[in-house]
Amino acid sequence: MIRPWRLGLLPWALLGCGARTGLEVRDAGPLPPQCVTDQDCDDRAFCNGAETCQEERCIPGAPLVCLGSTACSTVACDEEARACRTTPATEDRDRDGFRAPRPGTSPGSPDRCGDDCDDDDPEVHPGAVERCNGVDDDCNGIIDDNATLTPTGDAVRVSEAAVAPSGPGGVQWTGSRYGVSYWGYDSGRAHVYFRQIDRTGAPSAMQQQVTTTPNDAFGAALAWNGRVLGAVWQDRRDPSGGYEIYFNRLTPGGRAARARPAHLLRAGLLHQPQHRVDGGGVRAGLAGRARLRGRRGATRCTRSASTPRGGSSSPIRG
Ligand SMILES: [Ca+2]
Ligand SMILES: [Ca+2]
Ligand SMILES: [Ca+2]
Ligand SMILES: [Ca+2]
Repeated sequence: MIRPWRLGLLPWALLGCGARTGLEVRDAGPLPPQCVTDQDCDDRAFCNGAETCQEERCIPGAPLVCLGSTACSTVACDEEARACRTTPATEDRDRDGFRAPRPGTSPGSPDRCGDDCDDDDPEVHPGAVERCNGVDDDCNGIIDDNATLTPTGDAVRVSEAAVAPSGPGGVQWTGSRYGVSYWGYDSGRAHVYFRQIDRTGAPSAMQQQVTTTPNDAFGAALAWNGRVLGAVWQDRRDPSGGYEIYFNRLTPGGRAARARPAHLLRAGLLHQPQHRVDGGGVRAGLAGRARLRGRRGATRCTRSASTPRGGSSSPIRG
């Protein structure tokens, strides 16, 4: 190890060595220039501006400023286009010329940025011909404007054969389908069931068993908040009590958000059979499309005359 005081003698020692050997300590000289022309500084990127060579050093350029962004579009530099480019906030997936509203908004609401109420169906858009089909074709918020639905044909059986006797619980429109709840006996126990019905009135999925308690359950009343269903029913899972009221949330397909336990709302109620029992099962007549006739509760559409009541009516295109 070299002691500190000896480090101070090192240059003198080196000079002495050089003096004896003839070697010289050379100056490194000026650094080579970083650039000669602007081209030497060009990083080939457009949006960060043009680099320049000033006094042999590269100077960054001024990034391109793109103005004009709004809630419904973003204006930003596009490297490929080498220019400012406007990107709308919403898409027009079905290419019908109308963009979808921003998530969380609906056609006609402020800052929606688009009025296509179904951006997956090119036949549905503002200004489209309103047809009698259970769909708001022209996106004015009204399904089948000025049409009168006249249910025809038979009701549709909702409960499956093994569930009987049974009774209705509730029905809610969930945006694209009906959600129907009911109760019924299977193997000597009453449970709450759920089934989806499409807009034509036909069951679109197998029934779901909502309650799994070992004792009887009846209901359920339904409410739709735009995302999930709220379901309330009564069962007597508590062996020391009577029938209590329980709540749970269901997906639009009828799956319970909580497997167990559902929320107990009120205890000690006696069972009051307010549901009408159809020994053959629950039956519901639901509005259907005009093109479906016969057994599936088909409908016939007519356009009402201008008089509020009692006016004549004529068929519209279905
Ligand atoms: Ca569209
Ligand atoms: Ca559309
Ligand atoms: Ca409409
Ligand atoms: Ca329609």
